[in-house]
Amino acid sequence: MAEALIIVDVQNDFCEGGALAVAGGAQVAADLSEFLEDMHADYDAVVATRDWHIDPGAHFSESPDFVKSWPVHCVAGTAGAELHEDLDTDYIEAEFLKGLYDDGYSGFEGRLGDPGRVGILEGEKGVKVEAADVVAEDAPDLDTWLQEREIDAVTIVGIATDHCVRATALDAAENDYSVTVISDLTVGVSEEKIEETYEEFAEAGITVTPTQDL
Ligand code: VGL
Repeated sequence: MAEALIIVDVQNDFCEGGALAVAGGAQVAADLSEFLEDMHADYDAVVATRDWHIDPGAHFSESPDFVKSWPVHCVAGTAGAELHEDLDTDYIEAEFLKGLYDDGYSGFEGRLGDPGRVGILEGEKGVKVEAADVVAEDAPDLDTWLQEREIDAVTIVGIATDHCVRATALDAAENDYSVTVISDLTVGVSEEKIEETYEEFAEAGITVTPTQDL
C-alpha cells in the first residue's frame, strides 16, 4: 500500500489573525511540523492544498452565513493565502490549488500549482506572473497526481474539519482511497457540524484517529 499525507489549507487566513480564523489553526500548523519531523518517512508523498480564490462568486459575501458564504479569504497571491509560517514546508512535495472560480472545498478539485511564482518577472518583456497563471493549462488534478504514484491510501489533516477537510476526505473515499483523518491535527468551525462530519466519515468508511493511535 502506498500512502500520501494531504495537508489541507493550513493558510494564514484560516489561522488566528486571518480573515476567516479557525480557533486552533496556528496550533495545528505547529503540531503538524512536529508530526512531519517524526513521521514524514512513513508517507510515500506529502502534499498540501490551498484555497486560491480569484473570483469564487457567491462563496464570498459581505454578509456571510459561515455555512455556504464567507468573508473574503485566501485571495490568490495575497499574504492570507500563504501557508502559515509555523508549518514546516520542507517535506511538502507538491501543492494543489483550488477554488479559483468556485467554492473549491475539496482538495480533489485542486490542480498542481506553484504559488511561489506569483509576482516573479518572466520572459523577455519582463511580464509579472499573475496568480491565475501558477496553475499550468495541463496541470494534473490531485487524483491524477496520486494515481501516477500508485497511492491507494491517504491520511488527511488540516483546516477546517467541517468544510475543506470534510470535502477532501469524502471525495477521497468516493475515489476508492483508504482514508484516515487525524483528529488532533485538524480544527473546525462549528462543533455541531464537526459532529455531523464525523458521522458522515463513519458512514463513508473513513477512519478518524488521534495521532497517538496511528
Ligand atoms: C474553508 C470555509 C470556506 C476550509 C474554505 O478551508 O475549510 N472553510 N472556505
